[in-house]
Amino acid sequence: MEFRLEGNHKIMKEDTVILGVIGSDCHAVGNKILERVFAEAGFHVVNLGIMVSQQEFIDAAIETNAKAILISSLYGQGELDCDGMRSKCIEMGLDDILLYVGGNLVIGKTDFKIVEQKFLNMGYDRVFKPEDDLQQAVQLLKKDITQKKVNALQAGQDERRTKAS
Ligand code: B12
Repeated sequence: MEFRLEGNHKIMKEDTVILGVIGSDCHAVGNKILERVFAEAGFHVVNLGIMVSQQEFIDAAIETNAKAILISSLYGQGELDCDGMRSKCIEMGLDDILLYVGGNLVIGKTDFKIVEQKFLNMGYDRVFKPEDDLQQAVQLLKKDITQKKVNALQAGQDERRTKAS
């Protein structure tokens, strides 16, 4: 499989990411921007668009062997819509998938640190507010995917060593 250098991180050519707006949320503009930014950064983006259920994200990730699911929530119901996603992923065999979430995740104005912690506790790997720099999000995703690959390679080596001894 082909590797190429992107910034400081090696990524597999065309790693797939699933993108969409969760729940009954119909805010469509940010979704289009995210699709473009992540595609231009070298990812194969499967964009499920707006009003996407947890199950639809998971089915698409399984079908495409995706490395990450990028979820948006803008309309204030993010806490309800996003809860339980991590356990559903594990149930469906996606133990290692990266879960990113961003947008206006709760109703009204709450200190972002509190919102972030809430979603980290739900099992999300990274949480973004609307003003966050998308190029930074791209770099974090490349770094996180590379780290997952290194961990998987190491786990494979450890297993082979154990079998050989
Ligand atoms: C346009 C708009 C609408 C349009 C949407 C049209 C459409 N089809 O897109 C309409 C009129 C339909 C609408 C409806 C509603 N809206 Co509205 N809407 C907006 C508005 C004015 C702009 C949204 C937008 O396009 N922003 C521009 C894009 C580029 O920014 P973005 O969506 O935030 O996305 C960026 C970032 O958030 C970030 N991001 C998002 N997700 C992720 C994920 C990851 C992984 C990463 C890294 C980054 C990231 O990157 C994106 C790209 O830069 C916002 C206010 C605002 N200024 O944001 C309210 C707003 C989002 N709406 C709001 C509300 C409440 C509603 C309604 C519930 C109103 C109602 N009572 O009916 C409904 C919900 C309908 C539904 N089922 O979804 C609230 C949400 C409040 C909250 N979360 O607490 C907002 C914030 C307005 C407000 N200040 O109250 N809305």
